[in-house]
Amino acid sequence: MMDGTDWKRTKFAAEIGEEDYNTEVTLCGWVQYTRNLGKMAFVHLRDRSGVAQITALSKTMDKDLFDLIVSVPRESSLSVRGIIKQSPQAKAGWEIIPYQVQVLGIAKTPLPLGVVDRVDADMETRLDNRFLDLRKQEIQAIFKIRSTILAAAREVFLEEGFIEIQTPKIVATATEGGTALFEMKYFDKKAYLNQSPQLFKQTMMSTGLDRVFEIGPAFRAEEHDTRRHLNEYTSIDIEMAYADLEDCMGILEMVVQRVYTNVLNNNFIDLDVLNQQIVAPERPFPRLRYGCIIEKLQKAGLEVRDENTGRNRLIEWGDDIPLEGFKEIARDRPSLYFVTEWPMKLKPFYIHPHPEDPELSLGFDLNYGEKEIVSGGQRVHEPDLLKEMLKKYGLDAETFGFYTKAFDYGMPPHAGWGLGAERLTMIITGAPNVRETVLFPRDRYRLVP
Ligand code: AMO
Repeated sequence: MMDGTDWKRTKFAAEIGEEDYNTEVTLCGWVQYTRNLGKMAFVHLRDRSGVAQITALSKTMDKDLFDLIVSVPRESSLSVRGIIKQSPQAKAGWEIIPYQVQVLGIAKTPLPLGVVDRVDADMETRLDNRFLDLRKQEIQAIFKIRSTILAAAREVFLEEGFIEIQTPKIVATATEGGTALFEMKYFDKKAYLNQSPQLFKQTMMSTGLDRVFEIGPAFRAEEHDTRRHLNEYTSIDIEMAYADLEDCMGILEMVVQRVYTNVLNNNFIDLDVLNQQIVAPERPFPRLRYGCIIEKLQKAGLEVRDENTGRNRLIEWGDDIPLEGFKEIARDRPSLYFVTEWPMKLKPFYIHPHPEDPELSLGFDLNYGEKEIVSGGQRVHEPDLLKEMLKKYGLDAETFGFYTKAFDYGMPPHAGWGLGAERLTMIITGAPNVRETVLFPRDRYRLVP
């Protein structure tokens, strides 16, 4: 049993090198595999960094200790103190000859989920037992990479003079359209879980903080069950004042490039575990106009359902681009590209109309192949135009009063974007389903754990 502090780890398995041979070490981890040959037993002890082979010899060892080593169930948590010995037979080139083993946490049998089994459990079983699922090297790799992605974004933001903010998640109004809202009771009032920090980050542009970013949860009550949508996701948001569309796209290119570079530098082992190869993109990223995409899709004969007639017809200017459309584009553009000059009618009220053509917008998306990972744009900053836009979009100016007020007292031009952390993690790790990139996904059917 645990005794004082002598169970504490002195090294991770992967930190052991030739210089440590014949010295003492304490490793802590989980029993991945045990093989008892009678006179000798092998235990593979796994920690976050890798696996160590523990070699117990019955003749040089206390009988109780040997019995303990061979009987402890798989996935129990152990502390093993011993001597590091060179061993050409062991995978790492060394093994641990133990002289003290403490069971820190015993695992029940049978396990609800195998950690190193060849046959993979289904997604439901894995998510129900996520703590065990996360003991798998390839699942941990995703979260180690996710951590690097968020740190890389923060690194660029701080270097570029952005200030980190947190905005409320309990709100009184919608930002991204009224249908996808989770309603909640807020004492005697109705409230909602926020879909985006949009209105708050824009309000910050009227404060003099100038450049802000937020990395936080966003909630979307989307009913559809896809591999790309979550009901709770992490949004990486920026907003910058005295800036235009190009400025905010430039920051985005820096962030995405840094994400790739840092993952390549810090997570090469994780990429290897995932069998994933990535190449840092060059700046600037290609820019495709919405209009050109529509022309291309027309040439390809892409049909969409007409809202008025209910019949299929050729895609035309003004239609949203369906997933099949982006799949078509992704054949030539499998990697990163911006989509610019969207029709105003496909963008939210806060996106600025194009100064040369009010049918066009100053909104953009960043795609990776067929996947959209970012939306953003130049914002409406003129108070009269903003009120006009709200009206045009059928939104109640009074409800948005808390937001429009910030425009009435010297609002500078500003621009920004929101990037889905999970969508980017999917791309970098090659995960086929967005649920793989969240510890505890919230989707149409899952609220626990
Ligand atoms: P938008 O609604 O396009 O824009 O969202 C921005 C990005 O957030 C991610 N995202 C999602 N990820 C997982 N599951 C979802 N249900 C989901 N919904 C969105 C995507 C998407 O590109 N306020 C604007 C941003 C801005 O203009 O600053 C907004 O939220 O990666």
